[in-house]
Amino acid sequence: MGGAARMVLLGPPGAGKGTQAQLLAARLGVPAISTGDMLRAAVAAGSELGGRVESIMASGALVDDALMAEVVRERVAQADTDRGYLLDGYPRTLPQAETLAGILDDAGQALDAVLLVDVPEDELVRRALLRGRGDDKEEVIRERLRLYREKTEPLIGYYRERGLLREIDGNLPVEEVTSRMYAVLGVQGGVGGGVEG
Ligand code: B4P
Repeated sequence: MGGAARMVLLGPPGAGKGTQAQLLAARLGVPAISTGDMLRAAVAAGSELGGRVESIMASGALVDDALMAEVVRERVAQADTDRGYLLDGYPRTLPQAETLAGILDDAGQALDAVLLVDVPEDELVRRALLRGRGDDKEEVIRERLRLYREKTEPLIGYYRERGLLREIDGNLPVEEVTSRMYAVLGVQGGVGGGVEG
């Protein structure tokens, strides 16, 4: 995988992308970049971006692609991404995937892998209700899931065609999901170190 690791975590809302991104990023020594966390931080800080996305997020809708492109382009240009990054929650639409491909192309870079974390719908709703974030109300969760199927699921085929997709069963205990990710990527357990081979 060379000196850097650039990966995407894909999957339905509540599949555990954020949970796994933290663990995997620490292990790989690259930042986990969660667009959801970035947007929530903007809302909490009361920034201009936060003001633009607050009601969109509360309804379960997706923030528009052009705005997300600005956010991500700026974030992946920061110095801490020199050894790569793990994108959690981006891309979520085909235009976002094309934007990411353009950002990587411009930098002479490429993705190493797209990890699809899949979990059955009933379990997703159960987890979200337990999590109890502001946008974790049943009707909002159902809307996020509907949009996932409509806008995000097409990315599975997009990345499969490009030979990047790696499927992981997310309906298992957290540490079991993590160790399956390590196995798929050829990474040994524990924090620190790098990627084998
Ligand atoms: P996100 O922040 O990306 O949130 P998510 O998809 O709901 O959560 P995730 O899959 O990371 O699950 P988590 O680890 O928390 O998006 C929120 C909103 O931001 C979107 O609806 C949208 O409005 C906006 N947005 C973000 N990115 C965007 C983009 N690119 N374009 C447009 N809009 C965008 O896990 C969920 C729960 O399950 C946790 O409580 C966790 O503890 C638990 N859990 C995790 N793994 C488990 C396991 N193995 N077993 C049991 N429980 C588990």
